[in-house]
Amino acid sequence: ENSNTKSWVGTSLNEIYGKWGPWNYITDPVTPSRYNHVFYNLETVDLKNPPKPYCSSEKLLWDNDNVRMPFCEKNLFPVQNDDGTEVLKPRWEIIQTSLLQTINNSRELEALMNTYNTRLPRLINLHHFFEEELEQEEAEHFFKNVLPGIIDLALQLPHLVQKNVPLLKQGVQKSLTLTQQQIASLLANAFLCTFPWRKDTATSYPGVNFIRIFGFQYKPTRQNAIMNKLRCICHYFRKVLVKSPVGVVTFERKSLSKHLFPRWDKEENNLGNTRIHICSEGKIEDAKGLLQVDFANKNVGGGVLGSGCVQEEIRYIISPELIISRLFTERLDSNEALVVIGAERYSKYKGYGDSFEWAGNCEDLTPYDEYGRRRTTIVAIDAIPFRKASDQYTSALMLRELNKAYVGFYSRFEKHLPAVATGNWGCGAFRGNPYLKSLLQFMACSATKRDLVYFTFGDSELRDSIYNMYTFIATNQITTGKLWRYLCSFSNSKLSGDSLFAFIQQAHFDVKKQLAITDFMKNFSTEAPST
Ligand code: AR6
Repeated sequence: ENSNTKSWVGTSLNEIYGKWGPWNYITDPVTPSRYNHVFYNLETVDLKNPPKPYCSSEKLLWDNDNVRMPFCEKNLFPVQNDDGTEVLKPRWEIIQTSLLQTINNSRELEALMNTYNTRLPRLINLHHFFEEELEQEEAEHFFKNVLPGIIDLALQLPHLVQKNVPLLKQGVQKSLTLTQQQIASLLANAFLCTFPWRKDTATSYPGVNFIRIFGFQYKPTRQNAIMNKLRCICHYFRKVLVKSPVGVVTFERKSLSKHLFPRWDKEENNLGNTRIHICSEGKIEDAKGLLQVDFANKNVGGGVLGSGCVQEEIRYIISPELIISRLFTERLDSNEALVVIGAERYSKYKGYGDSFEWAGNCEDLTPYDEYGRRRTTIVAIDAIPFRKASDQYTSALMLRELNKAYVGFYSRFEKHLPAVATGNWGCGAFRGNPYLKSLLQFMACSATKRDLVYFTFGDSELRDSIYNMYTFIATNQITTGKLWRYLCSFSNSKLSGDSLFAFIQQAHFDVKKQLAITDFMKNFSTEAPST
């Protein structure tokens, strides 16, 4: 690369990968246990056909610890008899009867969905999509060929998932590994809005039925993004229906107890030992083999099933398997993160936010690990949304962000961990300051022994400032503990965020000067002749 056009500074990506390259990192094994639930027969992973679902005669639970499946016999629905009296009928029967009818357009689909789900608004976005957005032939093709496939996939759920799916609740470290086919079936149910509404989880879980994206009225400027998100979803279903994907995906909730976080003021590691690659071009989702950060909402997926269309929503909509995490992942607490290994990418895109556009099929060529997962690891960490910019410099909140990054990046493996691929985490919709957030993420990388690959999203000035700061930290052998103390004194100074880097450099000089004086005084007092 010509140095004039070079978009990155720091260590080259090749060097960061080292001789192993991007695809040879150790991945956490899939081993069934009380805390690692596996939903298929492990011996049937052959990467030619979808692994066989785990068969069980386990009783399907309808309780507060498990996903309530739409086909559970306890899922009852009031229907009117001819004489006006009400009886409770198994809802799955109604779902089956309704969905096995011929459906020619979105109005008919809406009417049928209303027979088993009473919480639907009018599905205005869905109608707009099929009546205004798509060409008539495209819409006809959908109702003739794709929708019957989605329905078939949805109705196979009782065969595909026979084991209870535990909720990933706050405070419990637990993982679920499902086949991509099982996920497709669950997503087909979410698309058809068959998951029962439940009061106990309504606010503490993100929710997976496609209600808002189909039916909520948003600002007209959002319309374009919503339509293109629906294109991504349709493309996903089209693709998995033509050929069922053959891999598996692990969803792991990480939850670290308080005493396991570092004492940041006591960390003596030299920050300069962590290598960094900062690039003003490129995107996190294209960083092969690295730990890709999802700039998450505490309800994972954020507005993906609504009108949201920034980093997290885009990540989820181009890899819709991520969306199913919303079915079972309770809102993230401050000491928690969600890691997803193996999600496939289905769509390309252009634009961002309101200008987001589906840009066709993406052939995911990521190799599989030995357990049948694509070697793509995504970690959802939610920053704090700041109303007032100045709030973010209070030490309690900086600590919260530092620990959040730490729990996301931490691995029980200690050697040869993939670098973290991140960027302006918490600095868009959540209004944080990228100068501060880059330092906090850098400290978390150093503490978890990972290198840092940082994308500044087109901002070459930011790239250079972060790199200058890094060089300063490395040449002066500043430790994490020291940097943490500088950040705390910045917090007390009440200066504006723009002066953060200058402040740290000054603080370091002052400390050095102070040390030199103290040293001098010490020498002076020991060398002074006693009388
Ligand atoms: N790769 C690298 N950098 C990116 C990318 C990308 N693909 N996309 C965006 N950026 P934002 P937040 C940069 O606003 O502030 C969602 O609704 C770009 O500079 O998505 O943490 C979630 O669900 C952008 O301004 O993250 C949460 O509710 C910056 O990253 C909320 O947004 C921040 O992206 C989180 O907001």
